[in-house]
Amino acid sequence: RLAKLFATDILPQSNNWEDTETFLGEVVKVLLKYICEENQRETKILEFHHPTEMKKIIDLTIPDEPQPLEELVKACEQVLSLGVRTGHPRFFNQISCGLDLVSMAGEWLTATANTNMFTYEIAPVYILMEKEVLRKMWEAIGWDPEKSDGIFAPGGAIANLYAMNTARHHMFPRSKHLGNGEIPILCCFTSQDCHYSIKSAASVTGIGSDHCFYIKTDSGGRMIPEALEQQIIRCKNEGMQPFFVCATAGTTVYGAWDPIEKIADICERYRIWLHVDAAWGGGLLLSPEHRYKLSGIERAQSVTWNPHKLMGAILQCSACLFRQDGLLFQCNQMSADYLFQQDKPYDVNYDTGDKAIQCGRHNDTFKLWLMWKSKGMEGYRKQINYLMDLAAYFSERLRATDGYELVVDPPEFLNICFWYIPQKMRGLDLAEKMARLEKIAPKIKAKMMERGTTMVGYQPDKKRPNFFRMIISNQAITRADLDFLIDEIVDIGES
Ligand code: ABU
Repeated sequence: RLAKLFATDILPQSNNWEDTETFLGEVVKVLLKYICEENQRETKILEFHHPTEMKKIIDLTIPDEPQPLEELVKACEQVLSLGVRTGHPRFFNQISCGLDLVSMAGEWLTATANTNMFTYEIAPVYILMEKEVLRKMWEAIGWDPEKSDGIFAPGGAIANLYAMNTARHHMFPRSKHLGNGEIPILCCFTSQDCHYSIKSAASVTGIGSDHCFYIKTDSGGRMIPEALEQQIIRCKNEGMQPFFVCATAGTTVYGAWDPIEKIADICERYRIWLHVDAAWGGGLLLSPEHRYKLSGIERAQSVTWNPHKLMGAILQCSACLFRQDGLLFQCNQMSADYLFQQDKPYDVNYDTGDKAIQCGRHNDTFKLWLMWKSKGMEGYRKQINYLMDLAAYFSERLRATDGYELVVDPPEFLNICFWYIPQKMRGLDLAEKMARLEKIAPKIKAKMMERGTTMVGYQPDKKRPNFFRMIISNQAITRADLDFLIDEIVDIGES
């Protein structure tokens, strides 16, 4: 029947509930089949095709004529079949992975409600819900929820940009109106293992990426506080104004924890804004057993925390949190009176849109709220502790298996970086081994993608040959999945 029907034959253009329900039912069937298959380990994670090949397999052109609903359902099915199953229990490639079904159901609802997050007028429940979820995050950090602030942003990079922009506003409020020409040359600091978005924020805010200084890290990837202080002094001597330090809680590659307490001492000494990029590591605050790794985070002025990473929320879900209420508003307020009229019939302090850089803002709250309710604090504690236990198990297995070598031992988080050294290379001298090792991880990865059985990323590093970066953040992972990866790499590496 759908073969003869078009979008104009169903709601909202045509008051035809029966066909509307049939169409949506068919789409839901496609989604449910995908979810079921994705959770079966024998399902391939991907069918890899090169871009030129992919363009031939799927017709991505927009036609002049409307297409029947049946074609649209088929397109949904084909698109999913050609994608990467990031919720598969053997997908270890990215920090954001897994498919929490409650969060996904929340996202379905959000798409259905299709509202914008700028005013209480059109998002009354979600605006209150956002505040409630933020409150939970402020409490987890250790801030006074009555004095804190925050906003959900489209990803961690933008959350970091919010933090830097607000820090500048805090120090030089005039820059909002006059730009950077009227203020000293600002500079900021972050570790050499930080996320690239800190440099990008310096560039976007007009501070300049050359004025973002990378501070040396130790062998575990942690910022060296003494090196930070020395760089601050050098910058001051050169006439610059240090204004922002970013400490990373859970670095992207090594999962390292910058020593926040020591960095906070330095920031207090030089009166510099401390931001903690806990995009990846923030979730650990929900584990009383492991939260000590973020000790000192409560001393930060701002924190980035992405629930779409360790907490497993559906992409995107990323918060920038502030210890001091009001700053975000002062920094970004443009008072667009077509949207933020002051004479509305309710308390307009609930119109949070003027705190944001963006105007249209997706509702990233509901899926997080619903998922958090489904687990409670205790559920999260268990989930995160489980993942940390799995990481310890995986590291132990690597230590015990011939050919494997950990890059950082012990790993401090859910990133486990390692090499696989094929048998024929094990007797080589170090220089030769290192040179050849550079090519091993990319080769194994390519073969792995061809097989489609599992997926793990590899990383280049100036100091080291390419190594695998394993990420354990999907709650579906079991010990057997980790064993499978270890065996699969051996199998590929020796073939
Ligand atoms: N901040 C995005 C990290 C992406 C990844 O390494 O999976």
